[in-house]
Amino acid sequence: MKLILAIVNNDDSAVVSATLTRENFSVTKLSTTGGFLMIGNTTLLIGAEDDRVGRAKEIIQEHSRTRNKVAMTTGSLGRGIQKDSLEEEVTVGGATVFVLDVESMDKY
Ligand code: 2BA
Repeated sequence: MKLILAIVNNDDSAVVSATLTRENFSVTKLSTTGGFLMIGNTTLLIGAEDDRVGRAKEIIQEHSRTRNKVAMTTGSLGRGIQKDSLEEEVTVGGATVFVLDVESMDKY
């Protein structure tokens, strides 16, 4: 068994998790924040049998779009100094996917 950690854009998370659920994957959604841009994103936890990992990654890739967004250049340095920062267009979205080996999974 594997644990898939997929960091996706908030705007894509609903369709990604709905599609995964429709194909009988179990999904947990966490609200997360990127450490660099300090923009909210969504981390999906998906426990899946090894032979289903490829299909989960296909779904995530298919529904995760990259898009341009205006962000503060000093966003990663904290909100306190944002009044001194410049706006800059950056590319966000797509998906970052980690696949981890699972030692065991129990439900009590
Ligand atoms: P953020 O950390 O907010 O990063 C947003 C985007 O900023 C990144 O897009 C990348 O293009 C750029 N970036 C990040 N760190 C940078 C740095 N130190 N110097 C220059 N540019 C940097 P993605 O790579 O697509 O990552 C999107 C989000 O996925 C990240 O949001 C973070 O929440 C997560 N992520 C990506 N790689 C990760 C990793 N190795 N470990 C943990 N989380 C990761």
